[in-house]
Amino acid sequence: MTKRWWHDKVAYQIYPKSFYDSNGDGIGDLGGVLSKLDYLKDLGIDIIWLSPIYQSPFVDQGYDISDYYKIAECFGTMEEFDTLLAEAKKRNMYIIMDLVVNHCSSEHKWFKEALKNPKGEYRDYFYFVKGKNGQPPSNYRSYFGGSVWEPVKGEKDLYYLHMFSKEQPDLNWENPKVREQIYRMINWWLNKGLAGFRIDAIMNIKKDLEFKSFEPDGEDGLASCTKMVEAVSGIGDFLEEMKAVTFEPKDAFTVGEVFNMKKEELEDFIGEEGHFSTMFDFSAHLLTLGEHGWYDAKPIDFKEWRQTIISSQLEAEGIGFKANIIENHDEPRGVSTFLPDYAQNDDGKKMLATVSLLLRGIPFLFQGQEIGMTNCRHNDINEYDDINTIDQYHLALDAGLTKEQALKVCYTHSRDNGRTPMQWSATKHAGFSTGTPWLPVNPNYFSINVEKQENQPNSVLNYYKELIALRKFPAYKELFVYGSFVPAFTEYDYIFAYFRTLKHTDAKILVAANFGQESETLELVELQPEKVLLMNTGFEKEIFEEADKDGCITLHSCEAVVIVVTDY
Ligand code: TEU
Ligand code: CA
Repeated sequence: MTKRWWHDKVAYQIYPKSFYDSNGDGIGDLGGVLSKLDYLKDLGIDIIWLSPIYQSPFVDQGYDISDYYKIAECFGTMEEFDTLLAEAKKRNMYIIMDLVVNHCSSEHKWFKEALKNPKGEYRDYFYFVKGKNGQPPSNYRSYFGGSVWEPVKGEKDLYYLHMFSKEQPDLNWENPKVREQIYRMINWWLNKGLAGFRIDAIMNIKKDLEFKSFEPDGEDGLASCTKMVEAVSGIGDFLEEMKAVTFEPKDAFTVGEVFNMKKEELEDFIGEEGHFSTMFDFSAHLLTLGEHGWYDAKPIDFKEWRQTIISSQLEAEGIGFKANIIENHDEPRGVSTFLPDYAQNDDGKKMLATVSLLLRGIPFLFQGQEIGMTNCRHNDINEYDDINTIDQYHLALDAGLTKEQALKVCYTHSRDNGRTPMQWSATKHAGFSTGTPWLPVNPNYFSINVEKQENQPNSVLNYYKELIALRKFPAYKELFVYGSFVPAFTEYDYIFAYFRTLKHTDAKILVAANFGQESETLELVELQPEKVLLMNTGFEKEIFEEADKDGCITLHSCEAVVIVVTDY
């Protein structure tokens, strides 16, 4: 595998609105990010992904961009952004931004022009399509509920396409002028010194222009628009063109938000010559999707979860790297989702971190993950902001759930779980802002916050620091980055374990964790324990002595260990 500059990096996603507010207006901003760079450096972060900071009406929290060349006023100025780039560079850190080009905002001048002038060139920047038999062109359901087709006011039987909200019209990638505009914009940012992009909702850019309807899959008589995304082919041409004229010449790092990819296309996407440097591994998160929505999702089953990660890891072996996450701004908190009730504690959080961060691939942390932030409960739907949550809440009510049940569904699945303000300290509003935060802070900030954990040697935060440092430790770095992933002890019901091994060396590292409630004893058959590198409960010495004595290790509930072993 050809080595690339980003292979050994650890990334961190910032959701700027909720990260740190530097001027007391209740909204996190660039000044806030700037003042926390040293915090991130100290944590061991190399690459920072900023969720959208462009000018936007914020219908979908900035994923609806009205000017790709401007910073939203609430986040600060272009000068501050340039300072951020420079300050990151000084610290050997890289900034990447969100690239949201499947759609723009309905407030973007392109769309406003398109509406105003049916004969003008901007009509062709979007999908304006005639209806069929007095109906919209197809029966696709948008990601946020309802039809993807919005009638154009004042024009009979004409619709425009929006895969997300109606305020996010889809850009017409078939139009070479649109692509040119997009590439120009990408290069403008790269020329500033940006290291790359996280590429939003990218699978949606390719449309089947026949817009054939599918068998309805819900009470609303509509069919999920992902059916079209899955059926259509040819997206690779767009992605290759974009790469050739933007990312490649700049050696930029790209991470795709890829859903609904055809399995056999993995190499095209993240192989050495792939469309992207890497793409997120969402396989575990897909397990939390219900057939019709959040309301009919089932809780995580440990064995299924373990098998999903194992399969996903093995599939990438010899092809490329996936970007490993436990959460992001679209997901509930990882600890609330993937840990059973009895593991909802610091040991459990550290255990989840251990098995996740040492997987083969590029780790991406999401803000607050490093202190073990959890989901946030609300007693009224009005306390939520997210457009997706509000849709899913009503979907749940329509399906017959009570108000209490529907709120519980939001508690376990809402995208706002990841968007509550970062918990910096035990002072008012978690030290996030001196004003009123745009979204209420999770009341558990008294016990879960950065300041407290910085002062506690055995905190989740300090454990994350150790874990990241271990991944980068010179003696093991090569193995953690380029070593293979080999699943282990899968015959146990509650053990998640794997080896990382590097060809042509004797080096082998065992990562093992007990997600069960009872202790488990694992036999290190034909393996000599050399050293315990890390353990979440502080019993390194004991476990080494045990392994050295009888070749067994006993892991208590929620215990995780990282051990160097050699073959006999
Ligand atoms: O998400 C793309 C996407 O497909 C989401 O609808 C995802 O399936 C959902 O959030 C899971 O609950 C991206 C962004 O990450 C998201 O925040 C935006 O809302 C969306 O694109 C539109 O830009
Ligand atoms: Ca602010």
